[in-house]
Amino acid sequence: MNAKQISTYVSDIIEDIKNNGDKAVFKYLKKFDSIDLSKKGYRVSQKVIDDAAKCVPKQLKNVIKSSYLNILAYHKYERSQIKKRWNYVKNGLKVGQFYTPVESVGIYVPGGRFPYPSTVIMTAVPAIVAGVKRIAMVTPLKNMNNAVLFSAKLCGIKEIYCIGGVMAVGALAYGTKTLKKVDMIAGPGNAYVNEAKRQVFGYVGIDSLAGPTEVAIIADRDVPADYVVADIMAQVEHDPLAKTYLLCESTEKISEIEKLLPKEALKQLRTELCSLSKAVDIVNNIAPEHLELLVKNYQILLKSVRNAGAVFVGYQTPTASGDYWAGPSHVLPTNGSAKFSSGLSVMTFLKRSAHIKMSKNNKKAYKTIADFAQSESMQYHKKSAEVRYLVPYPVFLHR
Ligand code: HSO
Ligand code: ZN
Repeated sequence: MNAKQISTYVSDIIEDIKNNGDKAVFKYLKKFDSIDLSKKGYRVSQKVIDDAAKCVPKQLKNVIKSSYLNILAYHKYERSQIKKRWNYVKNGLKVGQFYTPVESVGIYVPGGRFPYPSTVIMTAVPAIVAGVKRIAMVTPLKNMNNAVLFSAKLCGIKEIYCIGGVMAVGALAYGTKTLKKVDMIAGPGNAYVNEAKRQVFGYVGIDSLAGPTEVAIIADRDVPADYVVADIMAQVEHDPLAKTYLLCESTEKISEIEKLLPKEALKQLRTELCSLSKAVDIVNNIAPEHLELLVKNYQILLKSVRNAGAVFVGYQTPTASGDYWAGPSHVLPTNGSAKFSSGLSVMTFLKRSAHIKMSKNNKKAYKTIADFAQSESMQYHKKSAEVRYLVPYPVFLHR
């Protein structure tokens, strides 16, 4: 399907969900997942969640918990760095800002080629730490494995629905009898999910439109070729559409790396022979989701990075460290959108309000407001300022 066909296809499904609610959801579950859930419903019961969690082997539970704790600690630290409220007072005027969390968030956990329990944590934790009260998780039925459900339980998610794709976005945005509408939808998805998020944006909030994963690797002449090869392959294994870039200062190193890569992977790699500082310029233009600085002297390069979702610094830091364990969310801007947006974080789920307080002695300000309103011929704007400072108090005719 081309972009236009995808757009029509998506809007038809969303319209159907909007008009017919659960009836449409059941229809699409039958059509896409060959399952009739019209009797049982598509909300996953607490018993199913608990039983699934019990089935996860202890060793895997410990792995997931260790990552969860790092990710939680990172976001709690981020939260502590955000100034919740500030204001200043000048000539009787008090102005400032305060942050409040989005109240309800739908978390989209994609099916894709592999089920990713890590994505559950990477999407839910920033929202939880931000103070989001209600989290509704949706994921395609075929993705509902024990580790995914265990990760959701670990995060304290109780509302889980086994629906995915466009119908899930439609149900989260417009609500059905089973699934109450949310204020915002977050999490990565395929081209259809992204188009659905784009179409519901404005009615609900969205995080970003994440496309296939990417990595740009800046490598110096001394980096072990094996590291670069493994990190390129780690992106390629996600998706045949994943993009990788290698920017290296040495011809010998490039050919050593290319010899080690399978032919198929080379199709997803763009290589550039250039100085390390030129490499940063190129990267700033690409604005990759992941940037690896596989160089000895990374300090100077790091200072020049302007556009990247996350930067992995030094020989010892693979992108996988951020995918699973280090702390920042692995839901990051792709397809050049790191030029104007950021990965998921506590900030994603906070909104900023401004506050203003005037007092009677703001006469000069009231006069300015009234004059500005007059220039726009807005009579009641003008009066709303004048009524507060004109003495004697005038009686306005509101007719
Ligand atoms: N690299 C992906 C995240 C992921 N990797 C999940 C493995 N599992 C997008 O940043
Ligand atoms: Zn990955």
